[in-house]
Amino acid sequence: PGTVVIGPAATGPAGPADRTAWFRHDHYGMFVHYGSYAVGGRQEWVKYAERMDDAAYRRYAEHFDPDLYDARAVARLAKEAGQRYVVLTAKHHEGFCLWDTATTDYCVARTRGRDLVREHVEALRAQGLRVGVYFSLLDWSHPHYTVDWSHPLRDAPDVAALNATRDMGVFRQYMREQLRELLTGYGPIDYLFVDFTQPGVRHGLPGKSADDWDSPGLLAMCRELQPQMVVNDRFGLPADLVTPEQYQPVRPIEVDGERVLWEACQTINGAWGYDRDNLDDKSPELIARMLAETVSLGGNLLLNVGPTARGEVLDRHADILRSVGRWLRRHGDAIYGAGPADVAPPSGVIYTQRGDKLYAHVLAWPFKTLYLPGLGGRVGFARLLWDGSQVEVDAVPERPEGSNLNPAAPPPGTLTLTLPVRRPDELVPVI
Ligand code: H79
Repeated sequence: PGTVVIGPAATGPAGPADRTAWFRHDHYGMFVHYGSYAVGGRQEWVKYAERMDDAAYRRYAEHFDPDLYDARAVARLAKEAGQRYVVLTAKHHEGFCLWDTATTDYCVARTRGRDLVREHVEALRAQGLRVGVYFSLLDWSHPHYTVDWSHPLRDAPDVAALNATRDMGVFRQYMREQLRELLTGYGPIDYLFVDFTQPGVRHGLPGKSADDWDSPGLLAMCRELQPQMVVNDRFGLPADLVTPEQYQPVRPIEVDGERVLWEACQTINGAWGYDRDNLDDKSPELIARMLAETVSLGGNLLLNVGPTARGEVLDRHADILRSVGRWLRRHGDAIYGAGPADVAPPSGVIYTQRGDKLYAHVLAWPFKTLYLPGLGGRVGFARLLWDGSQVEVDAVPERPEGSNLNPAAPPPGTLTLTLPVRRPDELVPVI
């Protein structure tokens, strides 16, 4: 591969071959937010945002028909996009279940005779992709789920009276059984994304804590039923990784001084669930850059698409994903299995490292020369990754005594790469 060869390997987040090994290696996944909210076409928080009651909101489930949801097409798209795992919302905050559950009739198995989780799992396995399931801890459909600050009924006239009729113990049983179904009915699940725990009072109402869910009990059940499964931290307990949301970290994430595994969940267009009138798509270039930045900081990127009410990923979004996938086919060596480098890049450059190879992602193509501080003498050979062709490397030449031809030359120890004038026609050129 086209690389700079440097000294001993820097490691990414260190760790034994554990349940997260594949996750640390793969770095890039697809998030799919699909549920009855797609019928609204105004994102997945619409019930809350518009303070809809159950009667109004149930129309979405009644009219939810995933006739164009083709899990195999989604899996193929993810594969073409270079994404190595796909996480489907089995249940979002609305409470509508995409699998065949015995716990409620509020599920697509009852309304349409489909089990979208089974379709998802089987399609991913057939493509050799990792299987992810998203499960919301919040559930606005359950009569015993207490009204808190993020509930559609939070502005109801007497929330205290409402809550007096609600018993979270009943709800805890319900969610535990749902999770048990998901973890026992579909074979091995590689990744569980639970969402979310936020204690503390807002708008005069409490949030929910790990105790409200019995998170210790749920996490223990996860470990017992699926010991190999990667679990995120949103039970409100430390688990396998942390999950910044629509936020790109600017340095490796540390907890108690130790680097931890993380995954940035991001969206193509700023929305999770289908948002019909939203045209705020990220460009393929931006996504490639976000992915490179993510890997350079030891994280993963989980990029969301929100299928239409009928279940299709928009052509527009599929095209963006495939464009990044084409880039990854040529630049995957700089992403998969790569991690943070042990040297700091100059501005406008992102480094990733894999073994003894350093990859320089060049965000702004300079004229003729790229100076890489600290790499003088450490690089044996360099090339453009996209075509494998050589890039001349040199230490910065000593400035002859009295010369004024290059008065502001970079400091000693700087490596000079001599670049072609023509920038490679790639989303992010890598050397
Ligand atoms: O599933 C996706 C989101 O629906 C869910 N997590 C991702 C993966 C999520 N979104 N926001 N949150 C979790 C945190 C809650 C934010 C809130 Fe709000 C601020 C709730 C109420 C105020 C955002 C703004 C949602 C409604 C208004």
